[in-house]
Formats: sequence, structure tokens, C-alpha cells
Amino acid sequence: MVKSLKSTPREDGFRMPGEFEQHDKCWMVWPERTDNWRLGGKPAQTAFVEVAETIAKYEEVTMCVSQSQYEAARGALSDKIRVIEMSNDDAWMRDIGPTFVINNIGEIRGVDWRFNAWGGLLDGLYFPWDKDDQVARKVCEIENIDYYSLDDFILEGGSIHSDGDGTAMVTEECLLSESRNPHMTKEEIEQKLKDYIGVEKVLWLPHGIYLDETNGHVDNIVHYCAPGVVVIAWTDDENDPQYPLSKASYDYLVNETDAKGRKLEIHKLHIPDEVLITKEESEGVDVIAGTLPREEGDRQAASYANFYIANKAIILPLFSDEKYDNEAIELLGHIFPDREIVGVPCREIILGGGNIHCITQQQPTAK
Ligand code: KQY
Repeated sequence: MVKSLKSTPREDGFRMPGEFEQHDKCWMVWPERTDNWRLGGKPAQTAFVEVAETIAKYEEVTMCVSQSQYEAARGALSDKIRVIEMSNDDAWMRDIGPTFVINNIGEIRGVDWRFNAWGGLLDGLYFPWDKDDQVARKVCEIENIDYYSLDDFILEGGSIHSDGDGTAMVTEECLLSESRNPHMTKEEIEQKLKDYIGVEKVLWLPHGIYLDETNGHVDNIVHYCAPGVVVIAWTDDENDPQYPLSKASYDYLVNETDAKGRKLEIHKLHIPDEVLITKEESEGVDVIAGTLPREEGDRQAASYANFYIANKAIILPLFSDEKYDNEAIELLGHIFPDREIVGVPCREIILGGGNIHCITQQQPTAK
């Protein structure tokens, strides 16, 4: 029987591993909201299929899909992908799936945070979000994994990074946002992270990416590549509104050490040229009260840092930007010499407000 645990991972000797550690599988959700994905979700579904099939070359993939889209998803995906019926409100598995924690005797558990669609009634992106909030528990039950369920703490998986070695990274912009846990102090939030992802130190970057609708998720501005090694989304253009945001986070990290006392090796990963929603793209999205509109000319929070680390590969978002796509491939090839760097076109995903890391959730190998 799967148990909902009342203790904490820290008390029980569990930690959230780094994404670069071995995975058993990857979880995704099929996109279908017509007020977030254009043309009834079809172009986004094609992009999600490409992401899923690419990851499936390196590790197992499970796609969760609503009943009404089951046949469409099953038909579009190869037999390599496991397809499971699961209700949802949208398709951001990073944020709604469990955060997996492991111990050193080969056990795995889940953490089931509360989810409020990135801000609830204050600045959330849609209403309701109750089906999304049930996804983490359902995944744990399917996998027969006990889980820690938090009654009152709002957090999305994309707002935390762990190096698996005692240190987590978050942004103040997101975790201290009024729309997450305004009843808690920064110290209390930090303690919650220490207790539930098993870290000793939390690094608080000031900001995420300009106009990121998640209130600045950390997974769009930095990525841990190994303990002590990070990439940070960067721009050399001092007139770009992203510049002061990246600079502030870079300066912060340069002056910090991690839980093991290491200075960080920081690589600058240049953002692509502006990604703006076209008239045609905007017109393909249903306008529904209570959902963030997609308007022509809106700048998307485009960043190469939102890649997914699969077993033996990096699944990298590509923006059809000849200069910066190639720079990102080259830099990551240098940082990850033992992994293949596989680019996947991501325009249809970024139009929905996130990217490859946001739509995936790794299930680590318990060892
Ligand atoms: O970036 C993410 N982790 C999620 C983005 C959600 C966008 C919803 N429209």
C-alpha cells in the first residue's frame, strides 16, 4: 500500500538528487488547453511528441493524457512511450509532478507540494487547477512510491534546482512572491526546502528571466550541470531588460559558495534574440477570461537554460536562432563531454509559456 508520510525526507535520510544523476524514467503531460496552446493544441502536441521521442532514445518516457485526448496521444506516440490516462489542467509536469527523493539504501519517495497555477487567484495563470494539484500523488500511486504530502506549502518543481550534494538554488522573485506562501518568512521557506529536499544550503538568486509568467522560475535562469558547476542565462546586450536581471544573479553566484564550501564554476549561456508572438500565433489561441492572454508582440521568456538532462543526453530547446542555438550547443558540448547534445525546436512550447525542462520530470534511479 502506498503511504502518505507525515515525517520529512530530511528526518528520514532522503535527498533530491541532481538531474544529472541516473534516471529510471521521465514523466510528461499531453498539452490540450485551447486557451494556452494555439490551434487546439495541435502544433504543441507535435512538439511534445518530438521531445518525448527524443528523450525515449535515452530513458523510458510516460505520457499522461486526459481521457478525451487518449486516442490522439496514443496514435501520435510510438510504442516506446507508455501512455497513461490522467486528468489534468495543463501540461507542465515539472511543476505538477512529484519531486523525487532517494536515500542511500536504494529507496525512492515522492514529495507532493501544493500547486496553485503559479499564483492562485492573485496572479495565477488559469483557474481551476485542482486536477493538476492531484497529479503528483497519482504518479506516486502508479509507481507504488510513498510520498510526503504538504498540506499548506505552495511550490512548483521548476522553482527549485538541487545539486544532490547539499545545495539548492531558487529565486527570491518566485519563492518570496505574494502569490505563493505569503504567510511565511524567507527563513521559514528556506527551512521547508531543507526539510523536504534534504539540502543544507539554499542559494537565493534575486531574479529569473524577464517576463517569465511563473514569477521567475529558477529553471529558466540557471541549471546545475554537476555539483559546483552551473550555467546561467546571459545577455551581452546592456540595453536588454534581461541584462540587469542576469547580472544581479551572476554577481550573487560569483560571491557565494555551496554547502560543501566550493566556489561555483559559472558558464554564461547567451539567450536567443527576442522571441515575439506573431499575429497569426496570437489569433490561434482561444481568449478565455481568467487565463493569461497571448497577445501579438508579447515577448516570451526564452532561455537555453531550460534544457532537460536525460541519461547520456541533453535535450536542448532550439529557437531557430542560428548564432545562439549553435553557441548553446557548443557550450553544453564542452560542459557535458559524455552526453549527446540533442536540439529540439521549441517555438510551439515557448508560446505556451515554458520550455523543455518545464514539461518534463525525471524519476531518478534509487541506488
Ligand atoms: O515554466 C514553467 N515551469 C511553466 C510555465 C507555465 C506556463 C503556463 N501557461
